Amino acid sequence: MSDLILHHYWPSPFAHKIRMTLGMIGATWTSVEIPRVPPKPLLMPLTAEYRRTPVLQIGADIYCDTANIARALGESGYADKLFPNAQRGRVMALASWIDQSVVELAIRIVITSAIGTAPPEFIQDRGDLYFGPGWTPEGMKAGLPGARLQLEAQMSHLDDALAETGHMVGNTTSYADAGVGFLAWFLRGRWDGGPALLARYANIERLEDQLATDSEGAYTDMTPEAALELAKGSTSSAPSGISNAACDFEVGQRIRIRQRTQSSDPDIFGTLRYLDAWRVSIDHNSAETGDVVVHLPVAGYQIDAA
Ligand SMILES: N[C@@H](CCC(=O)N[C@@H](CS)C(=O)NCC(=O)O)C(=O)O
Repeated sequence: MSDLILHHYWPSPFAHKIRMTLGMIGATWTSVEIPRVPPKPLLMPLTAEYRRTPVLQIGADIYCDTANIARALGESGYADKLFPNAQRGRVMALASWIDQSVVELAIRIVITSAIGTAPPEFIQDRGDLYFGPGWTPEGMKAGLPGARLQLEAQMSHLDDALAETGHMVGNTTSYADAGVGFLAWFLRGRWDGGPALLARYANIERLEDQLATDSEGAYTDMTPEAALELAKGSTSSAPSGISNAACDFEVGQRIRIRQRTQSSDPDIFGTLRYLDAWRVSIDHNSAETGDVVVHLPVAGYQIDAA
């Protein structure tokens, strides 16, 4: 069994980014399958109510959000493969731009196109999560052509960026390439307009083919119950302290963490343990897990005193 335990479901695109990344860096991993929609009673005790997918568990350390998972994998000895040639800043900036400005549009298009065919409770859940309060199926459908225009503008930037070396950063594979790979995987597999759209971007398709050969790497399965037990039997050695001059928070105070954009995600509460420029970590305890440390990225999340 690998120490890297990924809580995910197979159709999840963000989880696919991490699975692809694990394949790319040659890491073996442990797979725990979670439900596609709440309730997630065997995940959320670990995460202090963070509900999104994927989540990486290493013992009693719980890493939420793919940006933070990439950092955790870097800290686990894979930094040279994720961020080759010391280009971590450029890789992370591009990966974040892809998630927020390109994948966001792809999600909009895929979900809107699935209205009427996907289960209504799934559409409702994802609409509330991604489209903000007051969204309607009619409004989403009316906005579809405009969303396509925006997506294609961003896809052409991506394709141009890949023209010179075939990679997003430098001339070798990095975590930023997995960002392109999962975008293509999602558009191709989940939207009937995806294959024709991708066929217009030869550089994106070339990278997609190359990454598909790496696939998701080697994994073994674990039950969610066993993952909870493992957390309970483990002790985190995550650091404690504040090294972020932009706030006057103190270790030990209670904080609330919520998504930067309006969404139906539950708020996350915990006792502040660690904060640096990128990461916020909270101490959390539940009957199912004992003491764990939940780590989130700072970018994309609003952190307030509770
Ligand atoms: N910023 C997050 C986004 C994750 C995300 O939105 N994941 C989707 C699945 S691909 C999700 O959580 N959907 C709702 C769910 O799984 O409950 C990340 O990078 O991990």
